[in-house]
Amino acid sequence: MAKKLRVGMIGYRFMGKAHSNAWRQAPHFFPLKAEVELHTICGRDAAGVEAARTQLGWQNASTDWKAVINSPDIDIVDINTPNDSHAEIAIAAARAGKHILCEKPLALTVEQCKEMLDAVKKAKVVHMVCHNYRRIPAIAQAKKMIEEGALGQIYHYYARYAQDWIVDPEFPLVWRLQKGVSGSGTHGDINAHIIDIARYLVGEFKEVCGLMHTFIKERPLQDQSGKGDGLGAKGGKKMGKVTVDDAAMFMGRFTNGALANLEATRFALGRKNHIEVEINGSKGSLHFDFEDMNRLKFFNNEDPADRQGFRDILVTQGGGVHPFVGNWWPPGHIIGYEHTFVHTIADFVNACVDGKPVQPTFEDGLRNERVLEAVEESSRTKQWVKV
Ligand code: SOE
Repeated sequence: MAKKLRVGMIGYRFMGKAHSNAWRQAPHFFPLKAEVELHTICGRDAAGVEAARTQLGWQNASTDWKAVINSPDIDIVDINTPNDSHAEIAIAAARAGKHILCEKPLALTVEQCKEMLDAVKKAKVVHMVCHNYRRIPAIAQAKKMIEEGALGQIYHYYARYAQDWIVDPEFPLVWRLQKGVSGSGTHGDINAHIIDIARYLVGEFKEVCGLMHTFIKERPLQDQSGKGDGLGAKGGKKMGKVTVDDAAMFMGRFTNGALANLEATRFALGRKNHIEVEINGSKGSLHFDFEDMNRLKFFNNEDPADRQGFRDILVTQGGGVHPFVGNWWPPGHIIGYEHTFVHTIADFVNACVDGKPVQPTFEDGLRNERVLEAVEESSRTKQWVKV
């Protein structure tokens, strides 16, 4: 294997950790077409980034993202920073000729997404948005079954992404709760994921009708000493305004006639990272629950009437039977959250070597953002909005 791809990763907290693990694991488990070097990890806080470098196993640490993306020693830029910096970093990285992997949501607005897409197209670099849940074997298996016609004509897509980490009103105003930094709340953070799964499995959205709500309007400003990964911070005494949604729901229509019903919330006590998807078609249904992510439930209306019911597919069969899992363990030896990032990065590396597009591209990121903005407009105007 002649080629070596050297990675510069910007941002090192929760997603930086997930990506670092994936960069490290991918070459051990997947047939990559290039060697991968964890070259430089970059962040604003010198002590924090140095600690991350040691813990996560990078060769160099930097506090200067511009130097990293312009360095001739870097081939790939992996963006894991808060959402307000995605556009600036990605556009600069494209101009520097680097392949780009960017965390979701792609940017704060449709306008920014368009500029990012223009930049990567002009530079002819490979670009991908990290919607890792697409590469859960059970979700990829669902895609295969839908394409093979196992569900027939699709009638319904239902998805719920529910968390509970900000139910406490004392939870501070972290960056994910500030519109200027995050773009939106649950909407861009987690609805974006189930919109991506919808577009992957069912198709494009045609129109939407949304409802977004903020339950807690003010929160303590973040105590800087309690800086964490943003999901477990401490509050100080001063209060600040919450400028994003705590919950965002919408119904919609796909261009192929199927109906959509999506809900994202951070106010579902007991739900830590609950993702549920159900798709109903003319011939059958599929059901997925992330907390049981190695399984896919399938109801086949063509089964004999006396034994119909949701069948439980354990999606762990190698030898090309089920997607991705053959590269891990023997059948029945289940995998988890972190593996979804390994699958994403393995596909991304091979696309970089081949110079071919790999989905979800920045074009997908733009389409996703169009859905997000249409829902926001609908919630504001109390009207249906075309995507
Ligand atoms: C926080 O809500 C978060 O870390 C998201 O940003 C991720 O995309 C999601 O997968 C898990 O939760």
